[in-house]
Amino acid sequence: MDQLRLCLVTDRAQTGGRDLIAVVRDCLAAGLPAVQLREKDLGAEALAGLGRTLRALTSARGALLIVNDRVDVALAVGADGVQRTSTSLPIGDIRAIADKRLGIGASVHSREEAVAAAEAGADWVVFGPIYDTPSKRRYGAPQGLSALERVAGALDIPVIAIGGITLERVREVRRSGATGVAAISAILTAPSPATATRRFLDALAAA
Ligand code: 3NM
Repeated sequence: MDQLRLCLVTDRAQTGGRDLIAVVRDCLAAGLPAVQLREKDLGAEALAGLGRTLRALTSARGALLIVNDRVDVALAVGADGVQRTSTSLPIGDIRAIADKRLGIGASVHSREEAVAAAEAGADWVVFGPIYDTPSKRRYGAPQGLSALERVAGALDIPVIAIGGITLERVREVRRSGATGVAAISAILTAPSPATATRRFLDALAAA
C-alpha cells in the first residue's frame, strides 16, 4: 500500500481550465502513485467514462485508481479501490458487493469514526481536514496535528491526511503519524502539476 503515500484527488473545477486528463497524465508521468476520482456532480455514465480513461493511464504507470463513493463505477472500470464517504453504503455492504476486488478506504472526521471504520474492515482511512482548506466549510473545522496523531495511534491500518496539505506541511503531517497525504489544490492549481508531484514525492521520501 506504499502507493497511498501520495494521492491526487480530482476536481476538474480546480485545474485552471486545463484538461483534467492531461493534468493527471503529466502527474502520473512524474511518478504520482495514486489517483482518487472524485467528481461529485457527474452521473454514473460520465464518471465511468472518465474512470476508464484514468484506469488506462494509471495501469500504464502502475498507479492505483480509487473511485470516490461509487462502488458500482469502481467495479465497472476495474478500479483498485473505493473511497467510502458518510453518504456511501456501509463498509460491510461494500465488502459484500466487491468482495476482494476493491480495497476500501473510509473518509473519517473523528477518532471514533476512524476506529469504527477499521473495525468494520476498512483497508485505510482518510482523515481530515487537517488544516484550513479553501473548501473548509464543507468539511468542518480543521482537526489539527494532535487529532491526526491520536487517530494514527489508534489504528493499525494506513491513515492518509487530507485538507490543506501542502509541500511545506508534509514533514509535520508524516511526523504526526500519517502514512501518506492526499491533495487537490496543492497539485491541481500548481503552475506545473508534474513539478508539484515530484516535489511532494521528494518531500515524502525525506520526511
Ligand atoms: N476531503 P485540498 S478535505 C476532499 O476532510 C476533501 O474529508 C476532506 O482539498 C476531508 O487538498 C478535502 O485542496 C479537500 O485542501 C481537500
